[in-house]
Amino acid sequence: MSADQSKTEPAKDGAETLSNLLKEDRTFPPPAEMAANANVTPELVARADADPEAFWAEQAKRLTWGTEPTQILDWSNPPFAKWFADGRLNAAHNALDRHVEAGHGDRIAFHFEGDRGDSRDITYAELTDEVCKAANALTELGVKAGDRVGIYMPMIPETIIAMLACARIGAPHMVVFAGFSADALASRITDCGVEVVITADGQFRRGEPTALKPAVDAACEQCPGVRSVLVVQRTGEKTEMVEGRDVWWHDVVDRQSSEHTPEMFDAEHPLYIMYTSGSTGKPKGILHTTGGYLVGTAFTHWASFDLKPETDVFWCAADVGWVTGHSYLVYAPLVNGATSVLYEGTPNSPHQGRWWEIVDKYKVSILYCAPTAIRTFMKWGHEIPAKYDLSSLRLLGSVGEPINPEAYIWFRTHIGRENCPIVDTWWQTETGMHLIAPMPGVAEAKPGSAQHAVPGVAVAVVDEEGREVANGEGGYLVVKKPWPAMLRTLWGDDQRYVDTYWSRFDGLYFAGDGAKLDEDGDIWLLGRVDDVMNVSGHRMSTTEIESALVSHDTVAEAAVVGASDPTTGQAIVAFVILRESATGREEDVVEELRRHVATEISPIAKPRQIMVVDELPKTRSGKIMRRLLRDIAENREVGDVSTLTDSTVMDQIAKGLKRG
Ligand code: 6R9
Repeated sequence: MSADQSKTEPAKDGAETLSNLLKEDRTFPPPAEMAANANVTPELVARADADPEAFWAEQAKRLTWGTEPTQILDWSNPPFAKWFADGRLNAAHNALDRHVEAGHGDRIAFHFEGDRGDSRDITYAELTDEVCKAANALTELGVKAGDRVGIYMPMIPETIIAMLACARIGAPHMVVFAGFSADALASRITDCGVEVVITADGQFRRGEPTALKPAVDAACEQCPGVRSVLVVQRTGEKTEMVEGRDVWWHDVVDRQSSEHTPEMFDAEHPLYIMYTSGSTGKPKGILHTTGGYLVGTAFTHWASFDLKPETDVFWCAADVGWVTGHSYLVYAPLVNGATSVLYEGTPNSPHQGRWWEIVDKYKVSILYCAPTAIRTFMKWGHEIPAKYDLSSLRLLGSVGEPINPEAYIWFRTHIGRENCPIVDTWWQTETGMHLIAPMPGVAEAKPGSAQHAVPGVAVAVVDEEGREVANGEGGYLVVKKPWPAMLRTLWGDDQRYVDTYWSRFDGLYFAGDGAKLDEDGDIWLLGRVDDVMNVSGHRMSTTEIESALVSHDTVAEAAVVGASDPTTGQAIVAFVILRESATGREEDVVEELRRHVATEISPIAKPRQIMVVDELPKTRSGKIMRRLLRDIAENREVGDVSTLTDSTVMDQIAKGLKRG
């Protein structure tokens, strides 16, 4: 399909079949007006490529430093990087006070939209006051610079206030997604030695209160080191408080002074720890520090999203318990002085148009979300967003997994009205900031490809020996040079940091993702290396086959795993969620789908088995937990489900399969 055809024949509900998956030849130039006014210009890209360190030194001027750095990168002890090491600054001061001092105190920092439709606009001046009070309260509770503070909270303003209060006093926060179990919370608290936890009585979900505090109580039973629990009252439900340990936020924070002088910390002072699952063993505590992290996230937020802080309304729909929430819901938007939306609830409560109602209500101009959300909206149908005025949107961002061309085209057509660049951002908890993304205003966007490294960053695709592959070939994604927001180590485990990321290839950061360069040298992400299957000696990516399945008009979502097979080594097993239109003819559809994959990719890619399911097991960041599906495909007992958003999904799948 040529670029011109795609413009004259808009996709119908994303259901069109693409002729060549992962070999996309449609491109979308940026809208002329955006190109003319874009933050990132070809000249900036050239400057960054010519001298990345000088470029990052220039970007450091985005921050207000107590002591300006004279050093840029210190790589004298690789792979332990230091950025701007002799600079001193305070993260909360950069996010808040300096905007108030510059006369922007009345600008809205967050439009908070509660699950039940309650809402609250918070200005930079108000947020600064609240963070100062919370910082004073934490100090009263005995928290000092360097102490780790646990945060287990819903998507409410106090969560952001708590994070910034920690940052303000130099106490690294360790946020745990509120959907995680008490055990997951306990193991993280223990691993990094948390003594103070901030939580809430509960949160609202689909209009109903759900408790959070009992999970903290259960975790504390396993963690005798926790001496204080600070509890925000969100739902007002009856909540057990442990005498001598638990205190209400409104009792301790509200009475504090809103005066607080921010102390300046070294650029390499720890800002936060965020745990992410490794392929095996215990979760890894990714450590991020202050100066480089804020420079890298602020720059990419401005560049990838073409942010104009005076006029844009930015909505990052990620949970704050995920790195996307840390970098692009909290730190970067505030450092850049942007206005953001913070939404507590789910996309389908009280109705399936809730997101679009919010876009319409706050005139959101930049929306950043995950492909899994987009595919869910596709499933619900384009008639739903069509009921709302989405004309305020001018740019759409995607993160978390490859965005398959169908979801891309649907997003572009039905949400972006063919007039918003889609910026597919590849990055990781470890990288802290976007590393690969097509710059809006500069790049000719290509559906399904994240395309280029961001300015100032050097990535490559290499073969088994670490040699860069030619265009048209695939291999492993690596980063060639340190970048400012990179993780500094794994908490308490320098050796695991070296082994996991820096030992596979000499001098290169190993991301763990497979990637391919197309004929133009654009990068296509192929999923985690451990998601690569080997069927009869043919290497195939799960993403490629999922993309083929989703391109069929009966499929809403698909997940593919490689199950061990006595003859072929691995065999392809697919799990699919069908659209309403396929109801009643599942068996025929399954056969049709097997043939479809064979024609789209190759007969070798034909799934051995296709199972029709109602749900897929996903982590909080929307990633499909293929490990669990592999257990089912190989008839094993299902493994640890503690990191699933909904731990009952596996039971539902197993029951559904037995029934079928
Ligand atoms: C930000 C975030 C990191 C892994 C990463 C990769 C996958 C993220 C992607 C993407 C293709 C994109 N990933 N963004 N794959 N295209 N735009 O997701 O962090 O939770 O640590 O996950 O997610 O496999 O290695 P994290």
